[in-house]
Amino acid sequence: MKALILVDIQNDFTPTGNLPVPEGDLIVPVVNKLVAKFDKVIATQDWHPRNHKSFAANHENKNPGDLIQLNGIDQVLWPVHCVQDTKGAEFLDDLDTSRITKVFQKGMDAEVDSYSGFFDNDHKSATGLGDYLKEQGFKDLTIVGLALDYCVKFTALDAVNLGFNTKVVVDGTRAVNLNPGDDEKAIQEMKAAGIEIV
Ligand code: VGL
Ligand code: ZN
Repeated sequence: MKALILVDIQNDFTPTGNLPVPEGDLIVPVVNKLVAKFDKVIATQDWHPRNHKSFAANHENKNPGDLIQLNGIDQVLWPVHCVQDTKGAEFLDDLDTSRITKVFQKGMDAEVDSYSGFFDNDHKSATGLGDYLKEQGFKDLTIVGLALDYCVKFTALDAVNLGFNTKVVVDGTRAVNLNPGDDEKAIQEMKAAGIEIV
C-alpha cells in the first residue's frame, strides 16, 4: 500500500512567508495532481511555540542563517516561522487538503528542532508517523513538500532508514538554498541513501 506524505506545505514557506522558499507556492498544482492518485494522504506541519530556540530572535546578537549548538547539536537559526495557530502555519489556501486523513505536527519542543516528520533532530522523540504507517500496513511512501534541503530530505532519510520504500517527487518540492547548490546536494544525499528521486 502506498501513502503520499505532504511535508510542511505551509504559508511561511512561500515566497511571501516568514521563511521564504523560492517558488515554494509553485508546487501546489503538482501536489494536487498527486493527491488525487493516492489511497492515503498524510501531512506534516511545522508547529513551533513562539519561544522556539531555532528562531534567531530568541538568542542575543544572532541572525537568521547563523549556526549555533543547541543542546549539543548543530542548529541553523531561522526567522520566526510556523508559529502555532498563526496564518503562517496554515496550509496553502490552494492546497487540496480534502483527502488528508491525518496531520502530524512537529517542532513543538522549544529546545530541539524537528526537520523530519518522523523524529526530532536528536532522534529522541518520535511524532508517531512511523508507527502509524506501519500499523496501517504502508510500505511505499512518496514524499513531496517544503523544503527539499531540510524537512523533505530529513523525512525521506528517516523513512528509508525505517524500512519504507521511499520516493521523492522533485517537482513537488522546492529548496531554501541557503547556500547555492544545497538542492543538488540534498538530491545526491537522498540517492546515496537509496531513495528514489523522480
Ligand atoms: C523547515 C527550516 C526550519 C522545513 C522547517 O520545513 O524545511 N526548514 N523549519
Ligand atoms: Zn521550523
